[in-house]
Amino acid sequence: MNMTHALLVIDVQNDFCPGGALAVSGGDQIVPGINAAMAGFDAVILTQDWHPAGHSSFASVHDAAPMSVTGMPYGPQVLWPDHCIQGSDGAAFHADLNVDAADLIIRKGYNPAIDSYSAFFENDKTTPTGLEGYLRTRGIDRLTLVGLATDFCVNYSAVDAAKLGFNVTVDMGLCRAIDFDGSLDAATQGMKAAGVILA
Ligand code: VGL
Ligand code: ZN
Repeated sequence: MNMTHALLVIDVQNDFCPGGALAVSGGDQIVPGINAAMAGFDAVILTQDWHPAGHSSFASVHDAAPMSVTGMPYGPQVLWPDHCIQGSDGAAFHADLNVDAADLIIRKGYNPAIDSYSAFFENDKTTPTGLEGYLRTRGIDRLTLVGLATDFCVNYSAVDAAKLGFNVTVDMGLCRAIDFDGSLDAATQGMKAAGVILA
């Protein structure tokens, strides 16, 4: 069985690293390990959270507290601090990430009305990003996920990939979590239940 195996690097961007607008504790620590891992894969794909100013997932737009939850037409949505605004330094990849090694950079979260944690579908769970088609047309059937944050974008991407039939591993040592309100435990359980291998 000869599988084509891609490394999917989720949202290793300045705003998710210490000093950023939605800093994930230790988010920068995983960069050297991710760079080192890249050579072992048939393809390297990066995702980039890429919101317009005034995005509907921003607490500031709703006059709400960051990390509160609101009801959107597509379901409950955590409201975040303004982050990863298109073209900003916060939206840029961490300066040490080996971006040159990427075959594809896929952006998500550009739809003002719908957030997109997953690299495959927006949070309405139906609007595709196009990543599935890219992977299938390249014959990629196996994915290893790393990056930020374990409990949100890595989790949603891994579960969607497993549901789509890809063979999915999350390298937990090369991820860091936001971990609020039990989100990391819930994500870990959800990924296992979806058949994702946690390594
Ligand atoms: C993310 C919250 C909002 C992530 C992105 O990359 O996990 N989390 N936008
Ligand atoms: Zn975001």
